[in-house]
Amino acid sequence: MPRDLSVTVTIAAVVLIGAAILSTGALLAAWSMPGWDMPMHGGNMPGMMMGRGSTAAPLPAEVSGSGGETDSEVVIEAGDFFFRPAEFTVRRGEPVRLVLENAGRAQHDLVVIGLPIRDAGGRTRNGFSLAVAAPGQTVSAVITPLESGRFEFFCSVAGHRQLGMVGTLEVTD
Ligand SMILES: [Cu+2]
Repeated sequence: MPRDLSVTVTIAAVVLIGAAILSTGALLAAWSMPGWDMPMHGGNMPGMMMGRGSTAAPLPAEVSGSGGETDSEVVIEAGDFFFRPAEFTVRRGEPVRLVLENAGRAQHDLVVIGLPIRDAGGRTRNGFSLAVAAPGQTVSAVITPLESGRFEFFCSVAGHRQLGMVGTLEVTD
């Protein structure tokens, strides 16, 4: 009899421990999920572009670098996973060509939110993004910044911002 009892107690303990492990696992899974960053856009999730697209609508892609007349040019290299330079300065009210050279093995873009600009077509926008550049590709666009200050730029390909693809665009008067 005591032996049967001890077997029963042992089985009950194993079941209880198993249930505790399972519920802890479920709790951890539920807890970690909201922390995942949603990609802003990217080739695999085109639908996501509309979420914040109104403030950072992509400029017309100029892959060759032609079109849009200006002498002023800033070349930014995008690598895995950095921008070089990570900080650059442009002048308010002056058109500047932003050139993004993708020297990495992943695709990259460049997004600025909250900076009012005029694009090459004369349209005013609040923020902008350069087209996603494939590895080895160079994209560019002409913008005229309309407000001075310091603005963050980043790569909006999923996860790249968190990996360090952020920088500062300074607009001076
Ligand atoms: Cu990137």
